[in-house]
Amino acid sequence: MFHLATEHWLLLQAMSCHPLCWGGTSITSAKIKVNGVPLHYKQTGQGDHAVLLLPGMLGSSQSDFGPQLKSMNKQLFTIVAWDPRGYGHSIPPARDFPPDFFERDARDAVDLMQALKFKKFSLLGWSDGGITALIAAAKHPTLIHKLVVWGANATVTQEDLKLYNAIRDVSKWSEKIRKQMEEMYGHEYFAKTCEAWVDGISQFADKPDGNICQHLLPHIKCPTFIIHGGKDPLVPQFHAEYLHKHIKGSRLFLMPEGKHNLHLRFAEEFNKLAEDFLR
Ligand code: TYC
Repeated sequence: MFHLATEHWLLLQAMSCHPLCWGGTSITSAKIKVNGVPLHYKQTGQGDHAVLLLPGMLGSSQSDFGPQLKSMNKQLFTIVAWDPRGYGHSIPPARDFPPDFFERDARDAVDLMQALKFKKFSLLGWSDGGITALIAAAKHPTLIHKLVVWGANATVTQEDLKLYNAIRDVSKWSEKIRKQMEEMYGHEYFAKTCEAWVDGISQFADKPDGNICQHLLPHIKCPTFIIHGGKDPLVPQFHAEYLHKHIKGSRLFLMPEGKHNLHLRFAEEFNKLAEDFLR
């Protein structure tokens, strides 16, 4: 069990079953104020290697990283999964998407890990969380040990714009995901935030080359592992290939049967890939 300093606001010791169910270590939930916002995170493991898991759009530690919090090696890693401001249990504030929202998330993520007293840490970022992780690694080369991203993109193309608009209306989402989101957020917040996200990410299409963080990729100095699902219907594969080409020394792995949620659908394979790369 990690020690909670006084500034930590412990919400609950999230032990839904006996600690042994979690491989001998519990998953705790807490909030800590970072950049004026009480950020919620889950934490587990007692390894020397600290890792931050970064969820995707509208995602949270709870919705996006169950199998990683449960099954990643807790002797090797100390695992933190965060809810970015406006997502999950980091509400208020309500989520908004100013032009620098990815930079803001990157700053919050790094400042959270520093507030938790981790000197150096690795980043595992999915989709929007992958974009955030790329920016954080580029801007803080001395703090980031290793980087794993999947379902991520450094640009927004015309093809992406079409895909974004196809999910703007949440009634078109799969029943299962919609239900999960509505349980977390309620229908109105979910629907409104999804629309705001589409508008927010679409802003990048107006920039030269649809740039989100292309210009930062050459600044990434840490070992970087890019994973992509061969059947990802949301993020076209050329995005992963672009990242691989522009991040020096990076490794690219294609999971042929993987879709966008490959770390959930193929959790065991994903966890092993990530752990082998990190260790
Ligand atoms: N980037 C989103 C995420 O963070 C996923 C997404 C990608 C949604 C492309 C729609 O057209 C889309 N999970």
